[in-house]
Amino acid sequence: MSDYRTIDPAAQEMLEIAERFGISTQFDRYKAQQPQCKFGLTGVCCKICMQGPCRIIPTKKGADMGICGARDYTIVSRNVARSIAGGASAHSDHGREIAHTLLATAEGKAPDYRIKDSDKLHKVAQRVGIATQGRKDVDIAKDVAILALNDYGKYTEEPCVWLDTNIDDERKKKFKKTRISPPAIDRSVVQLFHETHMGTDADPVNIIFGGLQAALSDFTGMSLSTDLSDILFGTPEPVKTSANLGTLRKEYVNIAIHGHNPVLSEMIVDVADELQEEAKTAGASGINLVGICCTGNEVLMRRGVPTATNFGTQELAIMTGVLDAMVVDVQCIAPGVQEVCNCYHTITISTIKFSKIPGAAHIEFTPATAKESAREIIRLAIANFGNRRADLVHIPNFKKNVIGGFSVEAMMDVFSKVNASSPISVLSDAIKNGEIKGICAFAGCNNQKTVHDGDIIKIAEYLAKNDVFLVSTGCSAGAFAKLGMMSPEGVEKFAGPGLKKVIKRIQDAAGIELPLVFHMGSCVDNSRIQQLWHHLALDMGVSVPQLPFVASAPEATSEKAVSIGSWMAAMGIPTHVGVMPPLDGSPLIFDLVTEVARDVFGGYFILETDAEKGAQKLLERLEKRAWRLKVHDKASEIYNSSTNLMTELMEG
Ligand code: BF8
Ligand code: SF4
Repeated sequence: MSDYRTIDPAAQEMLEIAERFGISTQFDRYKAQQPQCKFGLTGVCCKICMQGPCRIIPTKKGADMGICGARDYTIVSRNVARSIAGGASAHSDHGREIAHTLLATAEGKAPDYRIKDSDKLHKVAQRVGIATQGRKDVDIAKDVAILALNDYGKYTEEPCVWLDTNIDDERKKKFKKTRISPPAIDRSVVQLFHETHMGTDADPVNIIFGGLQAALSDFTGMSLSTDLSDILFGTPEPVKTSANLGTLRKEYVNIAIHGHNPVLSEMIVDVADELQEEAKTAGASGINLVGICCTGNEVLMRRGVPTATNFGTQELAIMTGVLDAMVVDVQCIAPGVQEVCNCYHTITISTIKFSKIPGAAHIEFTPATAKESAREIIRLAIANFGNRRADLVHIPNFKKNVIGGFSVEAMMDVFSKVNASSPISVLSDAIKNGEIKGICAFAGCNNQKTVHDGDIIKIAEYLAKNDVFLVSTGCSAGAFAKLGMMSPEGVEKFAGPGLKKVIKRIQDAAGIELPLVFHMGSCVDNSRIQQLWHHLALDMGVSVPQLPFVASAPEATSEKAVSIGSWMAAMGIPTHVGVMPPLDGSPLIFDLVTEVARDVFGGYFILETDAEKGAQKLLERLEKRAWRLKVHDKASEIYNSSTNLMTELMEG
């Protein structure tokens, strides 16, 4: 096959098998969908009322508006805003599940869970203003969980706690002034659906600001999700593991855990340990767990479970013929997995009441009966081991070493070996002395509109060579893990001289091997990336829009990616997206998110589908911000004035 649509060698091998057997994958279905509708692609199709769909044709008299009179900018902004609402719903509902589990744990109603990280519980409680002195962990945890749940539905107007306690004063003022601080998570999502209902808001700027309010809700839900997951399951620490399809093992019962919420996957990992003997009785050497998508990231970070693959290639894991079960919960599970299961012995097991796939087995999972359900799920996989067809077994001999587990706490712990009194200064000093040009966070998905994993790697290679410190989450992290960039070998191969010097310095002081790209977790853990820039900005005495910190989602796909990108921009981060979102049907909205946002928030979108140009633009932004910092530092030295004041008007 010459026209590979992935750069992952294991996936290339499996796609050849798919072609040979005539099995349909996302790669084939993308082709079958061509040409995609231009109205949809550019965002000018409206079907929010039953008079529609209305499509804007600027050159056709009368068709330059929808039937109700909505213009391109109203339709495009409404569609984008509704995507943000979708993303915020998914992330925040995931967070709500964790908060309920923490509450149930504290109340003794979820006996299979416990508070694993008391230290984090105390730190979070102190940050959000809950008393800890002389109190039992369960009592503190109960208050923390209730306060978190309060952020979803409080009826007062003060800012959400998980937003307000994570941002600096400058951003608080900015969000207040622009009126995008969400009153409550659920309310801002509901309000946005109201705002974008037929015949409500027609003002595109107003709609985009409503979208940003929901995007900040998205952040709020993600941030509390990360905090509460760490309390329940432990804050990640550096861990060695491996990634790619070569992590599947022929003699073992292979179970892929796929989806997002660690409330399920943590229990599967616990129970798999318990049931190793049962697997042996069934003729296997034991149980081998692997992760896919963000569940993969969660269990990699906390438990060192290998990652099999990411979003774009999830179906290919089944085609190895050795996957005995694919256990899924919520989000980013391609229904197409069941089509592939129909050709193999693999059982897909859905677990959540509102997330089922026709044809898949369903074993309901609830925190109250967690281990019981986890046992039932794993036993189904063990029972399926004997149903394999030897003639269909093909495991690509490809896997890479991974060092992951870099929560901000873990990073600071490692950095503290270089600078005990101020670990974060390891990064700020390296920026100030020019060893690194800044930091780029890679987030987001795979998208069939690009070569799978291709642009993620291409942009990272360019930035690493140019001495940019790299961190990552989500399916981008999956790409780096699978292709060897989350390993010490990655540092040797790709880091520029300055970046290599910094990583080696930390490595030598800490006495542990470090990767080129630091794995910071799943998509909800973009909140960890926010924490990193927040601490860095405080340490450098500047506000976020002055910080040499950029983000890139080369293969953004989901609604969650839209909401993450939107809050990142609102927080002051130039955010590159490598796939054109459906908004260029309105020049006004395009300018709003790429240009006007810079003046208002300091952060904005860089919409660039050419990876090389995208990489150059990201580097330019970093260099510009780093240069400005130096100029201001010099000036503030001469005139003895504050850097922050001097840079107030010089954002972006
Ligand atoms: O939340 S990166 S494809 S798996 S949306 Fe989904 Fe995108 Fe992957 Fe995780 Ni995030
Ligand atoms: Fe058409 Fe207006 Fe209805 Fe949208 S809301 S489908 S533009 S009539």
